[in-house]
Amino acid sequence: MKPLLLEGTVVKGFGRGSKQLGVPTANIKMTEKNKAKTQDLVPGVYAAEATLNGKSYRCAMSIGWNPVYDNTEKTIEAFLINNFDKEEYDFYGSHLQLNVIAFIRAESLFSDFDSLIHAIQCDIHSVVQSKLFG
Ligand code: ADP
Ligand code: RBF
Ligand code: MG
Repeated sequence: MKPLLLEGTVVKGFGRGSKQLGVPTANIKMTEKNKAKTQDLVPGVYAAEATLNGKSYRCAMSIGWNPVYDNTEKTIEAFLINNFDKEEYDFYGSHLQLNVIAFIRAESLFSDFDSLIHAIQCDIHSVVQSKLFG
């Protein structure tokens, strides 16, 4: 895919990522610019390089409608592959850059949460293993 830069303020979602799925996702604000940039993308899971407070992290991210939750709004959300300690854990309000590098899979309507959690773990694994990062 063509490299794609999405960026914005980290905003509140529904708080489901960490609580229900065990995977926190930093949701960025859906600005007109982000809307336009993601309009023609296949809704799904992507590998990206995130920049947060001057540091970079690999991430597994979702750009789409979260069909398991029947969302009516598109979201851009990223799990940063890093164990943030307590002082750094909360980055709501920070500016987050997401350099989207590769398509992993289309988003899917799993019939139960365990299947979604399993798929997300596989996505994270493939980003960790990926040779696409410098
Ligand atoms: P919300 O629905 O509000 O996005 P989540 O349960 O998805 O809530 O949690 C996301 C928040 O958790 C992020 O905005 C960030 O402040 C925090 N967070 C801590 N560690 C991570 C991480 N490794 N990746 C993404 N977000 C993280
Ligand atoms: N939501 C879906 O409905 N279907 C998916 O296939 C799906 N895959 C995801 C893969 C990754 C790596 C991540 C981080 C999220 C994924 N989600 C998917 C989004 C998930 O439903 C969302 O993060 C939670 O609802 C919390 O906002
Ligand atoms: Mg989230």
